[in-house]
Amino acid sequence: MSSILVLNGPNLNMLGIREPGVYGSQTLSDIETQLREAGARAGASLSFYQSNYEGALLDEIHAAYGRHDGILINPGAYTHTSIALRDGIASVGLPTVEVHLSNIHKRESFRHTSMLAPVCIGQIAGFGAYGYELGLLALLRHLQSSGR
Ligand code: CA2
Repeated sequence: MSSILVLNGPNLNMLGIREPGVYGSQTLSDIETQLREAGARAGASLSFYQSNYEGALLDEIHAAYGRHDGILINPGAYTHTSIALRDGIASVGLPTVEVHLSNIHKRESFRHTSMLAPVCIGQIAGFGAYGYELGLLALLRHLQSSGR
């Protein structure tokens, strides 16, 4: 059974509370419940962590080394700024998929660049909460095909 760490960055704890037009009406806890069910169907065990602090997210990435098989991450606004998270993902060498609720490429230009994308297998953006499920399935398929 694959073990996946699901990381969520800053402000994602506010989902479903404000701006439902941009990010949907589901809370992060709703998304985690759905994802846990999808993981169970696919035979994966999931661990969840959210933080508004870059260093805390980085610590969790480091702790995943030797403990999890892959990472699913919505880095929030750190997507566009964090060389530290990018280096952290590279340092543990775990297959990682980047997920965004919104299509960052059709929003403000400062959201078009992801610092993390070059160290991720791929990115899913614009499908709302369903994107987490798509990302999880893509990550599990990758792990299966690479024999991990
Ligand atoms: O589309 C995404 O998933 C984002 O990662 C969400 C981030 C944003 O900074 C990224 O550019 C794209 C924002 C996190 C959610 O922020 C909220 C703001 C208001 C109400 C609820 C959540």
